[in-house]
Amino acid sequence: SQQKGATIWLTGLSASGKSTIACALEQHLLHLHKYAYRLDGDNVRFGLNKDLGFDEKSRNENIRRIGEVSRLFADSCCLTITAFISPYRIDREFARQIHEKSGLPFVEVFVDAPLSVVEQRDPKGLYKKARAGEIKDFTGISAPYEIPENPEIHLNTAETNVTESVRIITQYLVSHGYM
Ligand code: GGZ
Repeated sequence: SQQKGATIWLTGLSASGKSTIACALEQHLLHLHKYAYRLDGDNVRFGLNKDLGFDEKSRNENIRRIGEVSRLFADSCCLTITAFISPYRIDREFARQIHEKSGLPFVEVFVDAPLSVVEQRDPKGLYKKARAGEIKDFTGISAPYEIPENPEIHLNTAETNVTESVRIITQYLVSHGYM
């Protein structure tokens, strides 16, 4: 098709719903016969970035590489969906800048849920471990999450279900001529 590329950058706490929304969005776009691909911890942190941990410098480098890779995918006309906590504003801004320099749209999506909610969800028991001091530098507990100041889209996942979230993002992409 004559599709242009773009990066849809999901950011938010662990268990906020980033991966769930990213999967559903990717499926939805593929069903619409769009070229879409999802980058997340499963295909990046165990491969390209398996040398990186969760201290601040490692997260900076994790996000720097993901920003560069997503830019390459977007440049290949892919609707690229990234699902990483990406807690530091400066790292997200770097990713945005390299897209904009290449003339590629960057859509920052704040996947927002209060800490009390994600801690209650705790699907992998990581918050419990972090509270007990068994995991250090855990985002929201013992490491920062800098909330987006001007995201293109702000989803409150305590109130908005996955289907609705996918609809909101798709509507944004359509109305801006990105698909
Ligand atoms: C945050 C951690 C940590 C620490 C392991 N802090 O919910 P999950 O399990 O499946 O997703 C989280 C994932 C975060 O990796 P990212 O690459 O998205 O992080 S960042 O963008 O900040 O570089 C969580 C798990 O890894 N995990 N240790 N200390 N999340």
